[in-house]
Amino acid sequence: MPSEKQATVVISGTGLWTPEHIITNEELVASYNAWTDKYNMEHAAAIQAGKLEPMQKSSVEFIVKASGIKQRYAYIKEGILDIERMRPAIPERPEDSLSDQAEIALHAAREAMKAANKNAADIDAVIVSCAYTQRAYPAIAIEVQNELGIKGFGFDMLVACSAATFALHRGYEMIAAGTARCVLLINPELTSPQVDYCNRDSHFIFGDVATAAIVERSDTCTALHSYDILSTKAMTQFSSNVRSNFGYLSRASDADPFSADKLFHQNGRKVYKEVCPMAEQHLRCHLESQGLTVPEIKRFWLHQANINMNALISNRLFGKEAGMDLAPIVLDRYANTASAGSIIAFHLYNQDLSSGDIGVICSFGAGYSIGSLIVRKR
Ligand code: CO8
Repeated sequence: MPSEKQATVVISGTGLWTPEHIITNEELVASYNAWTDKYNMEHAAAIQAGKLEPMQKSSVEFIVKASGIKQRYAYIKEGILDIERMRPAIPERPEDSLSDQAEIALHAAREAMKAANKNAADIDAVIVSCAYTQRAYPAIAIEVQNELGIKGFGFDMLVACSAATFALHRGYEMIAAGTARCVLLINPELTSPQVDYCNRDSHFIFGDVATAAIVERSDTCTALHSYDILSTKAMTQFSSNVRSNFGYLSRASDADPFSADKLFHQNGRKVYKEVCPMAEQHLRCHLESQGLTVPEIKRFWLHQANINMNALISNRLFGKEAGMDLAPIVLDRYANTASAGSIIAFHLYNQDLSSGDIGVICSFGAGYSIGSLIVRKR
């Protein structure tokens, strides 16, 4: 690649699709508590006989204090707050219709393409990367590729909380290797169907969203705001502390495909204790490997699972609480959006940086998985 030697790999555009429906903590807690009353009444005899534990009430104060979440967005709100249902009512679409996830992916993809001044002919690959895809095949990415009229190839990948950063890594490598000129990466995080709205430990945690990014060579980039990717780093360490057992084997094992263990569940306290030091260490090692120190970083776009996790990581890294300028928070509005959180933060809070400013995008969570990118404003 003679003249290509000078070229770097850049993030040249991002997109964000936010659902129109909001569920506040107040609404969610009112519905959950009404459901517990109903449950406890229906199971009064067993509870009285000591055979069942009564369901405890949830509280808005607990949710805000323990997580920092004040509201979440829902793709379809209908059904979630209905105590006879406690899950979204998303009608099945015919096979010749656009799928739900492809639809929300397209909203974010089109915005990212516009920001990067790219059309379908410029793009060689589409990666859809998120915590769940609504079907195994055909890939959602190929459906999106078809809708947009992109040639080349597409594929889906799942890495839970780190799906977005790990996909950016793959895009970076494709461009660096010359196997693609421009890659569209999309994170349609449709989390609400996997939330156990009957579990007070986790009913408040997640929200729906879709994010997208364009990665290309610097010598094709015409975007107003773009970032050189200076370095990427990933690590995984197996843990069952965040888990969903939903999957195609339920049919063969005769297990209930919708029992509580088939939905998102976690040991939140353990995750908090184990992942925070791992994330801090990962970030320090990544910066050190590039000869950088924490004070040289203008902004950290961190994973958005829990405000106390981000505060702890910030305190350990900076020796103080980070304000919105150093490590912006979006989880108060968006809740935990699985892999999309750090990309929402990047999308909303990157344009004010100056040329030469260095920032870090970092995800951490289920797997366990941690993914980071060191980027520099062009
Ligand atoms: N209201 C009132 N009380 C409650 C509630 C509630 N809603 N929930 C729990 N409590 C009670 C508990 O029962 C407990 O009572 P007791 O002391 O009597 O046992 C007490 O409050 C304290 O509970 P915890 O110790 O659990 O509270 P924490 O302060 O630890 O907060 C959190 C709980 C918020 C879950 C916190 O531990 C946390 O956020 N941990 C980190 C979690 C994390 O980052 N997980 C990774 C998420 S996975 C991900 O990001 C992507 C996964 C894939 C996507 C999935 C899509 C569906």
